[in-house]
Amino acid sequence: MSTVVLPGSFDPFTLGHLDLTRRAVALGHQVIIAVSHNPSKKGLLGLEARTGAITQTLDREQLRDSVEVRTLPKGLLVDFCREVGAGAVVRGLRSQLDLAYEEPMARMNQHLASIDTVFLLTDSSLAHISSSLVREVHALGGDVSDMLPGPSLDALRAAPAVS
Ligand code: COD
Repeated sequence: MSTVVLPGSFDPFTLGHLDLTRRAVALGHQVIIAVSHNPSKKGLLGLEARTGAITQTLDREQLRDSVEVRTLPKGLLVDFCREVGAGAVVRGLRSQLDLAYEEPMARMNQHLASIDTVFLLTDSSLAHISSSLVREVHALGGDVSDMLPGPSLDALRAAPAVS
């Protein structure tokens, strides 16, 4: 069994992220979900709220044997991969837009440390779900309860409203 890192902001962790996690586990991997501050993204939930919601979700889904949640330290993702003994990064692809965003990062990680990226095509029924759209729909009063695991929904509802 090989260890892989599934990095992201997970702001919030959605059913799409959960599906990606399950599928990485189904491929036989030990998965480390690495939760980052992503300074280039305007976030909503704090790091603790995000990691807490993911941990509770994994508990409920009985995935804790195969999946660990860690905070991604500031610095290079490849350094974290080396530190935890992971040979690859897992990312999801919802569309060609995702590929355009992911390709340079994957090539850079391969260049820096020979760390490959495994891309999994997302389930088409979940491909429209993104954390940023979930935040926007929620902020505008829409119902996002069928896009999130329960603990993420609780965290979102507990977050201060964004004006
Ligand atoms: N279904 C399935 N998968 C999905 C869905 C969905 N509906 N929505 C999102 N995903 C996938 C995404 O494609 C992604 O693969 C993963 O879930 C996480 O998504 P996000 O949006 O939370 O992740 P990002 O893009 O915010 O993550 C950013 C990183 C943490 C990867 C990035 O900041 C990073 O690599 N930081 C380290 C710095 C570094 O090393 N930089 C230099 C080298 S590139």
